Amino acid sequence: MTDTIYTTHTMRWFGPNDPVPLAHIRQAGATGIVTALHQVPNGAVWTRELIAQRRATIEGAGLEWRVVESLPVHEGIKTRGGDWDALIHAYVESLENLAAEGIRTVTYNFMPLLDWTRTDLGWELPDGARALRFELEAVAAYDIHILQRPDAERDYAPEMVAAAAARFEAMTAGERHALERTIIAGLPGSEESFTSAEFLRAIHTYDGIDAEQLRANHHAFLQAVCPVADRLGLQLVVHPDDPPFPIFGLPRVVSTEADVAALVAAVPAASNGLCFCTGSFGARADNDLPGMVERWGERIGFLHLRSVQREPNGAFHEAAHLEGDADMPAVLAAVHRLQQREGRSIPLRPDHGHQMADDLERRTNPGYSLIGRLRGLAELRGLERGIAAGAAVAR
Ligand code: DNO
Repeated sequence: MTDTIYTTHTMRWFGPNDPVPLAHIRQAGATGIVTALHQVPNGAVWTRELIAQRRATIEGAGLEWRVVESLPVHEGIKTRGGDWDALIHAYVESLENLAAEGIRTVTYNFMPLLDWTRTDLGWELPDGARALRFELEAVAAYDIHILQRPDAERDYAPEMVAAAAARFEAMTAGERHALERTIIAGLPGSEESFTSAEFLRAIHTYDGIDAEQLRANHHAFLQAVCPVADRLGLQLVVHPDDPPFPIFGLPRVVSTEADVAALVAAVPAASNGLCFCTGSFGARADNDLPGMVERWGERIGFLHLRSVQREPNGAFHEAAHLEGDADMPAVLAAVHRLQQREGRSIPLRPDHGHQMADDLERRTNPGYSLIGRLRGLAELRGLERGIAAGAAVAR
């Protein structure tokens, strides 16, 4: 009988400025690190020297740099602007340098302008821990009344427009400012950050780019870089949209299982992979998470596991990893079968976590405090072991 293959347990680390030290990540039970050269401007080449330095830091702490998250895709690639060729060239050079330093998995996203978006970074749960939350009503209040995007109200249902107006009226100046910062100042790992005036201008760079055009631009990007990634033995894993629907009138094209199917059909290259994020996909009730692992497993090169609790009116908050709407046992059972079938270990990270216990008193990156993620990783590891043991008994 062959040995059980488990996922490779990793945690995200934001580099030397991260308040969470590598040693603590190791003590949490991770063997792998997920990180990026956040100091390199978006669009510039990641040099082999800088990659080697970062790798040495990680290995010096007894860990392995397992996944890059993210090698960001510049807006000029997403909009297919005039600098497209030069940006693709730079991206390819970074991929070559990463491969030369032993990296095999590179995460990216294709969301216009904003990466992940939340409206509350410290929403208090009944137990006193703090969670990240998204409310469409708060987005609408910002969009219509603070950003004042032309015709914004057309993108919301009439009841939502009315609720957003009432909400905006009831907010203090300080609350309005805080909401604005939360939405557009850039969450950890997002490579863009805006003021409202800049954001409005940036939105206009997407004039004429609908979902179909964005999809075509995504395919063009992959058609240009996948042949190189294939040759280097690298996998590019796309992170789904978070939230998985259009916001601010900007299209989003990696939100559903049908989007995944279309992407794979358009670019069948082996390097065209998926970062399976149960939190992002799970914000939509029509995404069947365990079924997606069954059907698209061979494309999955990286797992972000977390669970959202969906609320009425397009809102959701991040529940504990084994609570909320995601059927985590079914997801991990599908992952277990996939790994045994394909004979490979997939890197997994506990995505986000509550700010809890001693971390409530600390400066933390929203979603990326240590203790909440440590709890998440411990629960996921335990569940995975239990599933493997149950499968062994059943054999
Ligand atoms: C949020 C993260 C995302 C992710 C990027 C990948 O916590 O999952 O910011 O890193 O979308 O490019």
